[in-house]
This record gives sequence, structure tokens and C-alpha cells, in this order.
Amino acid sequence: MKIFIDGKYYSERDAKVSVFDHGLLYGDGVFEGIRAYNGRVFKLKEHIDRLFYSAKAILLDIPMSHAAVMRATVETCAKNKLRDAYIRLLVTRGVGTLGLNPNRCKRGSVIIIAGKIQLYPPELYARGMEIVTVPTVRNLHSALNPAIKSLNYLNNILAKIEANNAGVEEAIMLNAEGYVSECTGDNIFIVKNGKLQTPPLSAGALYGITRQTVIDLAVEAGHEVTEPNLTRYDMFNADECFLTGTGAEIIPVTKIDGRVIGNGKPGRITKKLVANYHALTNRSGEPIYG
Ligand code: PXG
Repeated sequence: MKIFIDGKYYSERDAKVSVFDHGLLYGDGVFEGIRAYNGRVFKLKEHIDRLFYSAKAILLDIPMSHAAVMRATVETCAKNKLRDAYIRLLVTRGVGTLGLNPNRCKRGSVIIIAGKIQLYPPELYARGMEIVTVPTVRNLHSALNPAIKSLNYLNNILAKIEANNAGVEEAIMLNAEGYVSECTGDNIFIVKNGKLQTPPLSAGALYGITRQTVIDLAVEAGHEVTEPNLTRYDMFNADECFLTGTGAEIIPVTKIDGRVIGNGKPGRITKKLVANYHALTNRSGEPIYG
């Protein structure tokens, strides 16, 4: 595997960062998780846009242009001869002193790793997954805005641990007001009477790129999509529920906090969206090999 670090490629063994990098010391940095399918990087511009917005929000200067980051992402896939990939792109604050002051860091560091993805087990896609609501509350926007895809993922990791302790793979996180925000690494949707609903960004959801793609596909298929504040009651009484994320794609949810959702099987509209999503990932994106 060849890993991009600040304009050069390194083997897995030699790809290293300094122990003084504030990405490591403080989780000071931003990242993206991107997929390539069938020789194309899916929604690349959208991911790099979000990377730059996250960086701007934490006053992190990415030492490459938007176009150069796009090119380097595609090039890293090509260098690794990949047609299908999971790409982890991160920008750290860079090397600084032991104090947390980011002004002591001279230059941000850009790292691009292109490898394979570990998906949820295939049977969960076929049968639907069970999830639970966890006690850890989603970060407040006024503290650390969940719209920032930062290297500080402890909020999500704590929730993931609670999900794992409950014997499931994903968790619903509520915000401080008790409304549903999202899952630890996925956005959440419900279907009720043929209409889709997903929490608004103001509830603490990440501006998910799969979320937006699913909204576009649903609208195209004639479904109404709204973004109201949602409670656990709304989840329990949904006809269908599914999660969206670059890693997970679209995965049906059939049980929440012990309540069976709908008829307990992946829903009709969910299945149609999955098929349309796969068709889109297969045919669109930034070509890797010209
Ligand atoms: N919410 C959070 C907190 C996320 O981290 C999503 C929603 C979905 O966003 P996208 O843009 O991917 O539709 C994410 C993204 C992994 C993995 O390895 C996690 C994400 C993306 C890719 C891989 O668990 N999370």
C-alpha cells in the first residue's frame, strides 16, 4: 500500500507522523471517509467541499488547493491500482509544541490512505439491523459542532462502545434536548406513509453525503422528504427505518430499543433506495484511470 503524506508516497511501514503532531496530541484536525466504486471516486467534490468547510470552522489552513486535494485523492487510488476503495483523507494541525496552542504548529499535514472497507456483516443488509439508543448525548453545536468532521471522535466512540456493550453494531444518539440526531457513523431516516423523514442538521446530524444522495434519490422517485425534529416515539412508530453513510451505504433497521419496526423486515422503499443507490455508485464519480 502506498500512502500519501504531504505530497510524497510512503510504504505502510514508512508512513509515519510525528508524536508532536497535534492531530495525535489533541485530535486537532479534520477528516473524510470516501469510497471508490468501479474505477470512480464517488461524490469526490462533495467530500472535499466538506473537508474544506470543516477545516475553515476550526481555522485550519489546508496547505493544498481544493483541486490539488481532489487530484491527490484520485492519484492515491491509481498508485494503489484500486478500482474499489475506502479512502481516509485527513488533515492534521501538524507538528507543534506540547501546548495546545495551534499557532505553534507551522503547517497542516495532509494524509491520504486508500484501502479496503470493512462493511457491516452481509446478513444485516439482508435481514435488517437492530440498534439501540445510548446514554451518551451528541455534542452540542455550541461546544463542538457535529457538522465538523473533526479528528475528535470520542463522542461517537463512547456511543459506539455503549452500542457494542448492548450487543448491537450501531447506536442512536439523541441531542441534549432529547431529539434524535444521528448514529455514531451514520445518518438515520424513517419512512412513514411513503414519506421520508431525517433529523435536521440543527439536531446535531452531520451533513452526510450519503444522506443528501438518498434525499435526491427519494425526491426523484416522487417521495416527500422532510427534516423535522424526531423523537424515539417517531422511530418506534415508523413503517421503515434505515441508516446512511459512506461506509454502510444504506442499511435497513428492523429493531430499535427492542421495538420491532414496521413488519420487522427491510422495507419496500428502503430496498428500492438501496437498488438506486448501487446503480448510482456504479456509474458516477471522478474517473481514476482517465
Ligand atoms: N454521521 C457521522 C458522525 C459520520 O461520521 C456519517 C454521519 C455519514 O456521512 P457520509 O457523508 O459518509 O454519508 C458519518 C460518516 C467508518 C466510516 O469507517 C464512517 C463514516 C464514513 C465512512 C466510514 O466507520 N462516517
